[in-house]
Amino acid sequence: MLRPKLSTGIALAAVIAVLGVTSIALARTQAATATTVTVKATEFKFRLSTTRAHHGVFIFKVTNRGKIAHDFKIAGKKTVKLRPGKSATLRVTLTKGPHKYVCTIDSHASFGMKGTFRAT
Ligand SMILES: [Cu+2]
Repeated sequence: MLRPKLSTGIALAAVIAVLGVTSIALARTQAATATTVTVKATEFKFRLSTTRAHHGVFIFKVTNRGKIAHDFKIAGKKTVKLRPGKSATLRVTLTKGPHKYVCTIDSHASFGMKGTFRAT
């Protein structure tokens, strides 16, 4: 019986096509939704708009509101050294779990410029 097999094949192809389109649409939606976190650096601490969010792509908007230079490092990525009043944006993908962030300049981290961001 060729006919039932053929129609089954067409139905399967249709299902696969729909799934394919759906997964492309989902991938586009996920790529478009990055979580933005604002970070204010001062002596000697960071103030984040949030320290917990769903894992994925993050945009950390870092501004130095202090009187000396600072930077911001998380998940192996780091901003440039920011002079007072300067800002930088860090785009980073965070996997599920805790991610430590620090200022890498001198001993700033030991003075308090560090913390943990939790990607859920
Ligand atoms: Cu610093």
